[in-house]
Amino acid sequence: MTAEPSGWAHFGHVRMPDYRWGIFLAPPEAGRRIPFGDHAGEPAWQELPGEYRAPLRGLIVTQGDTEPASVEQQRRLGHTCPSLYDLRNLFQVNVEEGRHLWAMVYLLDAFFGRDGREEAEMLLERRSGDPDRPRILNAFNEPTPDWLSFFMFTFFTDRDGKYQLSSLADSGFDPLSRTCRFMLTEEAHHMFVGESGVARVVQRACELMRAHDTDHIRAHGGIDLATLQKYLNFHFSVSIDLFGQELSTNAANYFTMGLKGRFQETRIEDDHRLRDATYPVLRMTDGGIVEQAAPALNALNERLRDAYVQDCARGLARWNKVIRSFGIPTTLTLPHRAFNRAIGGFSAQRVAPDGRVVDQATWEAKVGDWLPTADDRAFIASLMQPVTAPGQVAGWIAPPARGIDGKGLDYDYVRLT
Ligand code: BYC
Repeated sequence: MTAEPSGWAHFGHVRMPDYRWGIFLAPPEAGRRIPFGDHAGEPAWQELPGEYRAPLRGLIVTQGDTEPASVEQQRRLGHTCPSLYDLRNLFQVNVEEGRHLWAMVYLLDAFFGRDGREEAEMLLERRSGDPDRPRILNAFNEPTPDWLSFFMFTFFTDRDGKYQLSSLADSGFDPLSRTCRFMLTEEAHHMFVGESGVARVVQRACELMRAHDTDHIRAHGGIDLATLQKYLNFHFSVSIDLFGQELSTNAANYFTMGLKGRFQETRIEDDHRLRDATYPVLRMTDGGIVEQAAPALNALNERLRDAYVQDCARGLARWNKVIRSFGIPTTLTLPHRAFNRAIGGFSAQRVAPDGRVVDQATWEAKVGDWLPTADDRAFIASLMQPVTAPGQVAGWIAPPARGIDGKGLDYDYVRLT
């Protein structure tokens, strides 16, 4: 089904069994041409380019795998929603991720024949966090046990979706481009849920700090800024792993083949082939972390990660504006990109949030200041009590600035039966 920009959103109440599932594609672009790589300028492929079958299938499977994974990660959060407004947002995020899975499975089924169907079956067999059949990418095996994690996830991890989907939206394989262009329109709302969710937690923290004249607001039912910083450190570091290695021949091949471009490829002014271009990349050397020029084709993952990091920083600036508006001298910061990495050249070394390489003993002594501890997680869990009366909001988070689709905050966004 082709979805026109204004055509699919639905704001009324829908009973769960009546929810309309489907496969949505952005409208076709007449005469679309492949925007980059060796095939730049040729008509976009409407059928599967046979020679690129395996890498395309891999990209679609990896993308598809994340969608049900996120729903699996979030599936218990409904029990502890801080308000009906938040519950409604959770449901919207979840059904949209479910539909994004459909979109990827549609591509596998319609264009790849039997091996596509087998890959689709395997997608259904994998489970987030399952030690035997885990999801493909690490971040999608991490638990999302509480709403602070959910807001951080939708801010940081859904934002990876924005950058990956944008790169695939320029794919020479037109059916992939059209599904991803549609999915991108929904991703924006997910990131709004994350950014505004964390902003509301920050606001509540600041209100309590002011009211009680202390940074230690746990006793007053708030999430202190130090704990927020640790959650931020965790979700940022896990999410930047999702961009892959700093230097990647996979990424170079995807680009050269015309399968996966850069962020907003068509708006970049260069030759879109990158054969002789270089790009600066941070690398771990014996002398510490240094910037080196690398072939731009191999550095495409890092380039995408750079755009992502800048985008994250803009969100943090907005959270810090909330803190400043209370006259509180604390600033939330992004940790150094080498901090707490499991993928790429920084994964072999321990690095502090400020970018200092540290030894294992220092890491162990300090990690409880940098990443959430079991105690932090237990405290956050203790706050997760459901609030389901219309207009009411849990005490650890400020009410949203406005409702959804012009409705007030006391609207019954979800009818529980
Ligand atoms: N965890 O050459 P490299 C979203 C593997 S989120 C585990 O650097 P490449 C959403 C890698 O697969 C967007 N393994 O890899 C958000 C490769 O293995 P193979 C999801 C990892 O291919 C929230 C090997 O390491 N979409 O939509 O350049 C809610 C060598 O690495 C990881 C996509 O990711 C990792 N973090 O880059 C719901 C787009 N990183 O193939 C949804 C499709 C790397 O040698 N995927 N590896 O066995 C891709 O474009 C690429 O596969 C990656 C990796 C960017 C992920």
